Amino acid sequence: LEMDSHLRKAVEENELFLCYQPIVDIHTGAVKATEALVRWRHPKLGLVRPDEFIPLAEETGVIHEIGRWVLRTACLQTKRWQKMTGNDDLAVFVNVSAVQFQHERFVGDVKQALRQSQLPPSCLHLELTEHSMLRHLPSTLRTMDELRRLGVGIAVDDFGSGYSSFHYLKQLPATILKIDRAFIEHLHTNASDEAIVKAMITMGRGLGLETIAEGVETVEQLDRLRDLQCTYAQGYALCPPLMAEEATPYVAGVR
Ligand code: G
Ligand code: G
Ligand code: G
Ligand code: MN
Ligand code: NA
Repeated sequence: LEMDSHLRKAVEENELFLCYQPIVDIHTGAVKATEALVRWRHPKLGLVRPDEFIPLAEETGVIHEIGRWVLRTACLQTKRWQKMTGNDDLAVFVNVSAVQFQHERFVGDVKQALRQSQLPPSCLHLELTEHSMLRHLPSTLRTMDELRRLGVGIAVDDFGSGYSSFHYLKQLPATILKIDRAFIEHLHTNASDEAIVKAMITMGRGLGLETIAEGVETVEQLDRLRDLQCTYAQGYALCPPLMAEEATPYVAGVR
């Protein structure tokens, strides 16, 4: 209840902020992008994580305001970093909830964030879970096609953790697979996990999709992923989610 009454005001009151976690090219070590992760600094409860307030925001419809704010802020910050570092290819991954994606204004919100920030559409990637993609599949496919025509990327978040079939995957105009961290955790000790990750990477390549391994926590995992020809990695072994100012040296390539 404490949360509900305040959530609506959180955007206006400047209580939300974004952390950014680098996504690194496994072969060169270069930072290709960051993932924007929202946080809520509640006046009484302190730091509230998205797992706790996003479901509530979806129920009450505030997710649309929050989502618009996240999109705009992430695009503006990324454009700022591009100018600051001269790295014009730096991209940002933004999480989008199913409810937000279904809204008739969603594509308009994306266009507005790109216009306001002057970020090239190819530098924005939207993350959706398999589960949210398969909700209302026909309208999801239409929205995805529209976004692809704009030049925006679409990443399948938590890939492998849902119950989507290859039948559906084949129809989705996705551009990137983010391998769920559950498969990465025991990568170098569990033969089944290694076989699955290897197959995901191979299938991704066959479908023209790049792969990002999530939740990479050790150098051993990173080495194994490099051998398996995974494209990108993200996780504590490389860098935790950081405040924008803390992330700047990473995107500038000086750390
Ligand atoms: O960063 P953290 O582990 O707390 O994130 C927890 C979950 O919250 C993740 O599943 C992530 O996808 C989700 N999340 C983080 N930021 C956003 C956001 O801006 N919008 C939505 N819809 N989900 C987010
Ligand atoms: O569902 P999604 O992939 O959007 O969630 C991303 C979440 O994963 C973020 O909340 C982030 O804090 C968390 N995360 C990032 N790197 C690691 C890691 O190496 N290990 C674990 N366990 N979580 C991570
Ligand atoms: O615990 P979590 O992964 O959400 O923290 C991500 C980053 O956000 C950490 O670097 C943490 O120090 C930072 N952070 C969280 N809350 C605040 C805050 O209120 N102010 C500042 N400056 N940093 C914060
Ligand atoms: Mn994500
Ligand atoms: Na994920």
